Amino acid sequence: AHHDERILAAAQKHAIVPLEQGQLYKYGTAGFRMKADLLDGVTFRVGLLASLRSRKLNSQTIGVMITASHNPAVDNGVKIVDPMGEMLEQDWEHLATNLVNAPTPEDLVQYYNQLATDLKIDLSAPAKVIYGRDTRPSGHTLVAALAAALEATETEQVDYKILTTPQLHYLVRATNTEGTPTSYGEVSEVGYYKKMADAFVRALKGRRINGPLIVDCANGVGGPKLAEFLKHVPQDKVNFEVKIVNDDVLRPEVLNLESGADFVKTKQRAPPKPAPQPGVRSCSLDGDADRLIYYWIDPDTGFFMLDGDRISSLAASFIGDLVESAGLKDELRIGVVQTAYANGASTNYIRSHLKLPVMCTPTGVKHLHHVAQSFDIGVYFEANGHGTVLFSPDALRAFKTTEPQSPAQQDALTTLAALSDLINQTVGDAISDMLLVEVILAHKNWSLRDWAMTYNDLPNRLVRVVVGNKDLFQTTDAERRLSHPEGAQEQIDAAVKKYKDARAFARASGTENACRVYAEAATNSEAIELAKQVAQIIERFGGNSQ
Ligand code: G16
Repeated sequence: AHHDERILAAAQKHAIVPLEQGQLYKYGTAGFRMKADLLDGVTFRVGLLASLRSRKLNSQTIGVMITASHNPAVDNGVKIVDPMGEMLEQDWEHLATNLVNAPTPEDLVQYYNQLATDLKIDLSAPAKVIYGRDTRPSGHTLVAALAAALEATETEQVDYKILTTPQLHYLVRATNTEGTPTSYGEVSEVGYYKKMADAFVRALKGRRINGPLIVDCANGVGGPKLAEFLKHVPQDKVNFEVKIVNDDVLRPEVLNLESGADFVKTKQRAPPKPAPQPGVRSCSLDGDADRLIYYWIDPDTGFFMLDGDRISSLAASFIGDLVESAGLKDELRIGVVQTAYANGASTNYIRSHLKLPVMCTPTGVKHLHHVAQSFDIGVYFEANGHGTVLFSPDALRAFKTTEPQSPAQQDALTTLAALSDLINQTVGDAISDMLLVEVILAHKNWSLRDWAMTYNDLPNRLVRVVVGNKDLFQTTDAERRLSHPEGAQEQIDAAVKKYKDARAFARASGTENACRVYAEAATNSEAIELAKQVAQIIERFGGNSQ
């Protein structure tokens, strides 16, 4: 059929490396993610699938991002972005898995053609794929493998070189909506900066930002991109004083090293370098700039962290108030989406104090995103700082067409419209989320301490447990309970029962070869103890980790 010879020839140059013990490659929570030296053939095959997906979806542009986010520098990963900037539709994940695991180049070509037949894909239709990569050195050769697949399948391609993950998502949506009434913005990296800088100024409306902000960029792509963004912020209109730290992208070995959002969230402390400055508002991005965590060192009480749950409740409360002032309370449904990792105190606060519905989904932004779309305004954040706020077409229309009866109402409507441009609608975006937080704090004239006072987190611990076979661990009830291995959940339940206000769960990671255990309890020492006990249960049930 159509591209057989070309695919065959190229596939031989980008061979798939068989995994140990016959294990299979799997399209997981964040696509394929592993040691970079295993990924050449994988990336080539992902390119084939991306071209099929473009042809299947009427030649719309598909995105491919090469990143391993918060994972070590030697890792890399590859994931597909759907036309509206969303994660690859779930039904296609197993197609990606099958295609990547085709044993030989001949099997690969056969499966590629079979997919085209089964899914009624016209292989002669135009196809377009755009892509970007984070700062990992391995990204360069992986892009070559991707490009080879796109050439072999006669797919139009644009290499956007180094980008944050959310920038690539933006570009995919901007490309597919260009010249339409729902145009998402100019189709360029600069277009992304311009759109956000403009919305930032509009959302602030002359309000003053309270003091400097230190941004730890995990020595990843967020550093140079944030610096670039700041050039587009008009200094005469906005007093945004940012100090970028950990922005060394030239030494790959320091990527995510003792820095970044994942470090801060899991270790519950500030990056040791540069030495933290007591009292100064600080935040950390992760390696591909889609997660965000705020914190400060209190001169009296020490480190205090404001994670995804805090950002979520801050955004929900602010937007909820604006919707009320805009006179749209009865018209627009606001909801919050969390995962099992959400601190129980945050769920309580959103339900009882903000009086908003809270839904719980499994880990992975795609799950939260999907549920958030069922609201007019859907606020979703994972506790790890990955999330955003989605506005439905009805909400956007209401912000633009409601006739204000008072200056206050008008103010609320224009702020809401500005926020809908400021907040990345395609996926969680650390830079965009950071600007959102800065806007809200400026409107409320709040310090991080004021923000922290909204509720008290339950003490909690997150630990990583390496086991022989993480796939033994299967969950139900949005990952809050283990269905397998048999008997494990009963032991966790028994452990939890021993503590006050306690909760714990264990699940297999979708991005690493490990299980994660989360525990919360009334006191810090109890949370630590409970996490340890559950980790031991997981070790016992998890097979030999050697
Ligand atoms: C990815 C996903 C997130 C998820 C995280 C950890 O983030 O996009 O939704 O929370 O992995 O997942 P797991 O606990 O299954 O390993 P990132 O920032 O690593 O791309």
